[in-house]
Amino acid sequence: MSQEYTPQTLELALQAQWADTGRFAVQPDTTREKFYCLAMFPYPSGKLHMGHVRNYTIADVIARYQRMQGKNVLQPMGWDAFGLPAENAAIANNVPPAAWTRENIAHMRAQLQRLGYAYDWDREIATCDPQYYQWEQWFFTQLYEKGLVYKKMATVNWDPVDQTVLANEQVIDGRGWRSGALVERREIPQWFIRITSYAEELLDGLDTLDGWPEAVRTMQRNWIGKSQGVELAFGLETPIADLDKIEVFTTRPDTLHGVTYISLAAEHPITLALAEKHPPLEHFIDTCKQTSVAEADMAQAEKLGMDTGLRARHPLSGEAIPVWVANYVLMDYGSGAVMAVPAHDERDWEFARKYDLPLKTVICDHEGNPADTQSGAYTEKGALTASPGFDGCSFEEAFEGIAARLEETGMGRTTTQFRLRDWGVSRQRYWGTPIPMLNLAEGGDIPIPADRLPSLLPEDVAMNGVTSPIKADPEWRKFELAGDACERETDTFDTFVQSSWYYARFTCPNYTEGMLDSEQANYWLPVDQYVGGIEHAILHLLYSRFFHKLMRDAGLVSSDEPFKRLLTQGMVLKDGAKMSKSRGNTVDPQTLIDRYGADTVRLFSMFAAPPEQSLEWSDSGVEGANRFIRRLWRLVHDFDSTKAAAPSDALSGEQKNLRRKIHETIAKVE
Ligand code: ANZ
Repeated sequence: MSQEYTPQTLELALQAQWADTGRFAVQPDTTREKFYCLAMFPYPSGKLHMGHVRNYTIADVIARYQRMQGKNVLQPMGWDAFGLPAENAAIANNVPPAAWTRENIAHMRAQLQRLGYAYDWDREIATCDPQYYQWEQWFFTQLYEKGLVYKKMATVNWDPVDQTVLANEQVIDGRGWRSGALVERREIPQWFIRITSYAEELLDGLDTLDGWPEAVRTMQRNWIGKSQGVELAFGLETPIADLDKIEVFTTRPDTLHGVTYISLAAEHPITLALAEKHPPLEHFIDTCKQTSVAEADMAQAEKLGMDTGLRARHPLSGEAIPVWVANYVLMDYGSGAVMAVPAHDERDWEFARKYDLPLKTVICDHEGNPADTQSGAYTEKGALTASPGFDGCSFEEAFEGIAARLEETGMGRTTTQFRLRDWGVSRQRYWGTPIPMLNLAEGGDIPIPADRLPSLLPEDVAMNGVTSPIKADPEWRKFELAGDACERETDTFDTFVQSSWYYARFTCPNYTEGMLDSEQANYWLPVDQYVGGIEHAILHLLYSRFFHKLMRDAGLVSSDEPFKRLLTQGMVLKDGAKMSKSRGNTVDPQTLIDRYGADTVRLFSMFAAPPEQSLEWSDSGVEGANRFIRRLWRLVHDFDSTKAAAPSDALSGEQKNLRRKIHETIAKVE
């Protein structure tokens, strides 16, 4: 042991030894308890940032601890390698996305190795490798056969100048990031996976995940958004085309007597039918199309509407109710139409105020008086008023009574709605997994046969910043099936598709016979400890849970849930703000590694804050961690050089007691 603490030589020598001896390579061993520890794999953006370092250090500490407990520990690492940034970088630097991505991977892999994480590098996966995405393509075709995927028209952001579809993050203040043109909404055919078929199971499964933070389970519950309500119809005085009624979904049937108008979505079939003969309405629909499709944007946009002149019949009172078109009604929730109760719903209230529509108060306040709704909607539940036959009823009584009344007359029924929508997986970008479908000349589409997969993404391409290279290449599209010409789909998968099953592929990354080797997968799965950022609390974790159930139902895995325990680490802050490139307050981990060695960086990131809490960056904290390691080194070194002179049987009684205490303490450490 040298007297000096020299992390650069010491760490490199040990890391080389780990690599040479395959120190952290593991295989299933049924005689030992397994532990699968996984940190969310990174997007290969270029180099590691402190957030990565923290994430991976936390997971590594858990993995090493479990290993010391004698368990068979799997800790793999890979790359979430597809996605938009590679395309942007490619345009900026004039290099193909594949080359840029692979260079970044090489650099970041070296950084992770320099940090000394105990990974089984034999299992490394990059999602842009055909050996990986071919199985994703295969699985999608299986889902197609089962009726779990389908194609439908769906709205995208359309840049009218560049003539291209934009991702949500490419729309800045309603304009295309490149052209600056006002973005329009446009309907194009896209592929969807039926996650809604699993909504109930995805919701119920949350109850079993007691190793997850409660906050994450709550976010998932809200996202799935199960609503108990009533579906009811308002008959039209004069049918439009062949449509003679408007269906609405409401969670507040108790407010039925407070309805003063009906709002239709801009894309509602009745709206569209009316617009054909009514140019101003057509114009209004166009205006609605100019807001981005992101739900958050729609919620914030100014309420806009137009009276259609139609009148619908109230199912209980028979009153004539005006029908409007409103930009706050979503076509793909419920039935795309709302029974508006401005006295008791905020959006309706705002809308009614703007267009001078009447309010009808039908709910009492806590004192039992009709609620004051002049200065805003009264959204609480309470006893009913001004509701013939139901006055004085509670919410529950009114819900049941009104639902029963509607059911008798065939005008409605109780139903459950989920906020969750089917997962649109089509992206019009190049750098992704090609969707393994064929468009037939006579219309319709079929999957690429399994023996013709993978549908390879060409890598040596030039990016012009507008059109996807595979959309621009007629040769790539060509495909021949049993002598018939057809065309490959040129859209690619959402990158969430790749990250939804990588954890499973890590159990058998080199398996060539199928998507998963069930024996290996079932030995390692579920992941015992997953570690990652709270920003993935909803989509990534929900899609992964969904994929796990799909893989289970395909007989590939036997468990119900992919991640037994979840740790969401806190952010790395500097001067109270999130450390990020856009804020320009980043600290480059590499500089610190070069200066102090990896152990100092690792020690600091574990020591400065509990894993779940945010970590405030501090230069002096890093120095402190380094001083601590040096002191420890010195202590051991001094002991090491004197121990020959003092063998353990020469310990005094007191020293022996101390030694016993130390070992007792070690045994208690968790
Ligand atoms: C009348 C009403 C009165 C409503 C009231 C609420 C309060 P959750 O709980 O999220 O499921 N709604 C229904 N379909 C819609 C659509 N396509 N776009 C926008 N809003 C829609 O929301 C259910 C409520 O959202 C429904 O209940 C409906 O408004 C509205 F005092 O009906 B409610």
